[in-house]
Amino acid sequence: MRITVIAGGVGGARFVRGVREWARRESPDSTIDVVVNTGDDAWVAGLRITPDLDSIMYTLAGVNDEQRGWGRVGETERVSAELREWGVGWPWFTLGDLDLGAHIARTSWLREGLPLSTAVERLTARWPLGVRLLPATDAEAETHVHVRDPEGGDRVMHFQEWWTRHRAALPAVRFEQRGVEQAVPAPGVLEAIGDADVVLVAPSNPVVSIGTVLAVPGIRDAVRGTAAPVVGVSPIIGGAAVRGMADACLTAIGVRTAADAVAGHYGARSRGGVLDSWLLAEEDAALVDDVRALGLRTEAAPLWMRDSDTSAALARDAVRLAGVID
Ligand code: GDP
Ligand code: FO1
Ligand code: CA
Repeated sequence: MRITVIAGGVGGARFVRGVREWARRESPDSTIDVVVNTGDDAWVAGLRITPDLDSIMYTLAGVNDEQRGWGRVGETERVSAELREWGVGWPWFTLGDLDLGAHIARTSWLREGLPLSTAVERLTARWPLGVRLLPATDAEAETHVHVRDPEGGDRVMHFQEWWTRHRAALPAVRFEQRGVEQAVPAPGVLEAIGDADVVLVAPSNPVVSIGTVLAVPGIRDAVRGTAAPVVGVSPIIGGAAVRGMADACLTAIGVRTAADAVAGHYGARSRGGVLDSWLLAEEDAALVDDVRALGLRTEAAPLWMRDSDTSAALARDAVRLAGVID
């Protein structure tokens, strides 16, 4: 079976790890392509940083810092301390020494004129990840956040500053993907979606992880047009985002932080949206009828990804809801 996942960073990485585990156990001849958000990407200290691609790569390679939720396990920060002394980069954005290895390698390939997708191929070839990572686009289309600053007027800043420096505490009024109009899907993305047997929308941030992928010209239409069933997994459990700033993002675009509201935001393909089905958390089972009323097939399942087993079980529930396994 050809499985294609659309994902962001940490939540996406956990989910993809579950899909890989389920496939290893119950569908070993399956292939898994992951279309990953590149809206978080940034130039820092002259290096190209790609947080969501790296979160998934490090997690699937087993070298991620599970506690911190990003970067490498066993990381040191000697170079980052020096950069702060030189006043280079963002003092509130730590680039670990091991992490810098990847950023320097990626940037050197980009400077040779190679596209991001080639850099991703080369970086991920180092480990047997068992999945293929595809950046949503090779173009730079960085997410910027328009915020209302209590002290001063409105300001615009890179998503990473809003999140890592201000922890999303400045009220976001709008998200903007700089240059996304000129972006095109990276090589392999449209085929991965069009030729899939099942497309899974990871329980990633619906706005700055999934929304930013769907906003790359051509990708939303590819999801709407694929013959594969499209299943989304709720990132909201019991009316709350499990972690991170999804609630702040949803509020900014006028969507309630609720599993049915997010399903409505994505919409049923039969009504102009991108999903056929929506996997709800057991804690939100009361919303099943509301989600069905949106034109979506749905069911409630355990949605907490605590370890390999629970993540694999979640992946199985999603693939089963798609109707491609019984
Ligand atoms: P980021 O790019 O690093 O912010 O990560 P993602 O956008 O891929 O995922 C962030 C989202 O993952 C958050 O909104 C969380 O609600 C969701 N998430 C994290 N862990 C879990 C989990 O165990 N279960 C579910 N259903 N969602 C989760
Ligand atoms: N997140 C932080 O909260 N603080 C940091 O200093 C930080 C540095 C960093 C460096 C490289 C990288 O790939 C990711 C990094 N992150 C950091 C995580 C990053 O903000 C992710 O974009 C979030 O997980 C949301 O996607
Ligand atoms: Ca992200």
